[in-house]
Amino acid sequence: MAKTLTRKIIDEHIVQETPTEYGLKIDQTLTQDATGTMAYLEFEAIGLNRVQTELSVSYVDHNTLQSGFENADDHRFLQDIAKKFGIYYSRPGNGICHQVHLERFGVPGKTLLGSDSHTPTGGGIGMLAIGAGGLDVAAAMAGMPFNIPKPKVVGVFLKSQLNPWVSAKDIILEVLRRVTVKGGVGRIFEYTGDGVKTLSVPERATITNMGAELGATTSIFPSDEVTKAFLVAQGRQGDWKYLRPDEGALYDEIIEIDLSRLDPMAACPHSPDNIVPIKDLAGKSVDQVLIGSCTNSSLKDLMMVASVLKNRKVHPDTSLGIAPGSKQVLAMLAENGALTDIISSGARILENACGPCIGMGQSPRTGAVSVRTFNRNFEGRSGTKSAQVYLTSPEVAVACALTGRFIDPRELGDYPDIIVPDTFLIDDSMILAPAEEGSSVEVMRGPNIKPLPKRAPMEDTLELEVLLKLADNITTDDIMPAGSKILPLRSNIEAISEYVFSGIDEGFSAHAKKAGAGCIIARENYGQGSSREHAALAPMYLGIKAVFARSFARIHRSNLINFGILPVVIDEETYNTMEKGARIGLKNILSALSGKAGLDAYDVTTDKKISCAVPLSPREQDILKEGGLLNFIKSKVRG
Ligand code: MIC
Ligand code: SF4
Repeated sequence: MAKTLTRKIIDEHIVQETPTEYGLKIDQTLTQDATGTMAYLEFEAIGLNRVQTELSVSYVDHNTLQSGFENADDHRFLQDIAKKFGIYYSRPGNGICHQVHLERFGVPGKTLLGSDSHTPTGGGIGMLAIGAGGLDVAAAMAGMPFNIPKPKVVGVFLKSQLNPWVSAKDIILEVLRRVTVKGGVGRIFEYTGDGVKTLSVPERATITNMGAELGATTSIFPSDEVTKAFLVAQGRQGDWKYLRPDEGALYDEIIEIDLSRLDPMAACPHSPDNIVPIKDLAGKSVDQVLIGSCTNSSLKDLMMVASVLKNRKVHPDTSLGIAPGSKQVLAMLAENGALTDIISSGARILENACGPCIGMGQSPRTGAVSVRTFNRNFEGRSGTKSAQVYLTSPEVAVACALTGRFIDPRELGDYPDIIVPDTFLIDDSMILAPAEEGSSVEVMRGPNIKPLPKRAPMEDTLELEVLLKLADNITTDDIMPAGSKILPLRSNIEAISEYVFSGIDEGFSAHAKKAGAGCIIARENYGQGSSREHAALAPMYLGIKAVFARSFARIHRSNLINFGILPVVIDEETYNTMEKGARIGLKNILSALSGKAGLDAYDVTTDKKISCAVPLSPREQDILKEGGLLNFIKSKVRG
């Protein structure tokens, strides 16, 4: 039978199969510092002395603002751990994990599991690249398969080619417009059609990167002559392999996009699927423009920006910040003179790191309009709750920076001629190789690196206070905010747990601790966004035992299960009857987790039955019975 590319890679990596899930062999892993410290504490707890993958890389790119000792201590810990356990270490300043991984390590046809939701960036080079919580990545580093629900494969047929000033970002914004932030759940988006060959690898990576915002398992492009040219430019032609779907492969769903009919677009506050054409915003003044992030900071993106800025000045009422994606990009911009054009325009050059994308600096002023080439515009993520963040292509962003207002970039005249070189500057000196034999490597642990909190096996009965009732699309930024104040606490669950839901209910943490055992009520797509397991681990620490929601985002649902929190599914009627402050009783939980009975839930005050279910695979049931994945892995090791 003719196969999709997704099917081919899955078939080559299946090690287990149940009626609902595939267990896949993971070839490569990546971590970043904000999720990495926990992932490596978890790997240590598993007890192996070497990673079992073909390649594992630890990047430092999120917490690079060192306003106290915490982040620097984390960096040292990560460096030592990497050396000890056989992991490559990409030093702070080398760039954003996804950009660097694409440039230096990604291999078509391989599987990649990363403790960051934008790991699907690797799909731009033909990898099956999936984001997950740190504990899942730790398990993969220990050689265990990674389980995904059997996905639907969506064929995205790209036709024709983009017009000047319209870019890859507009393609993914168009997909988001059609599919929405919850439309990708349980799906893999496979890009195909004659339009594919018109897109470079970094452009493809912009699309697969932001496929995370669809809630998709991942997104993938074929590996073709364009991929080969990219790998040749990176001095890695040996890693290239031709990969494409078979002629006539059948997709579960189909999306068709005529590239020549797309216009420049923006995602309006506060959701990546709130899409309008730029012409609808024209004239609106813009206070801040930020160009960078793992979505749009490739050499081509920044050379285009530099060409547009050349001999022009940033508008006096607008601040422009530019963060190149990697040291390679920055060094090449410096070498070819484009950096001079950027500096002369009045742009502020930021570190090659995530920076403002995760609220690490550059928070805009009160009520500001901020135009960003990033992938997320959730309320408050910029560090300024009242800010209005719009997501656009670099083309739109640079046009806004010059004019101080929203403007269709096509009004700037001819699109600049950008020649991306055939060979890139290769200097891997900021990637440190691990020790051949790590047993004697000492790991330095700063005082903020605290041991992992533990959870006992699942209780058979529970009485839970409803601590919060929430609406649709609650993000992990809502549950466990980031930003320069909170991110340094990622290695200290007790300290970071003080901030759980702090943007929604300041007293949440104290209230949860007082309640002893609690639960959350939410609607659709609970936990969308980041892979941060802190959004499950910190609530677990505060005594949250269950989340009742209409539906869950994939990575967060797994994180809840991994930390022993029940993901309970409710219908609209039940949602409407459950209120904050109510007490919910759960009985016979263990038989529900053995699949022998349904979950027995009732309102403690009225004794009325609550209609709900916990749909789980047998593996997930076993993990929850043990009180989480770490306990489950240890029980397997014990036999
Ligand atoms: C994000 O973009 O939200 C992050 C920060 O990269 C997260 C990871 C984290 O919270 O550390 C992600 O996307 O998974
Ligand atoms: Fe970093 Fe932003 Fe990309 Fe997350 S989305 S990895 S914070 S650049």
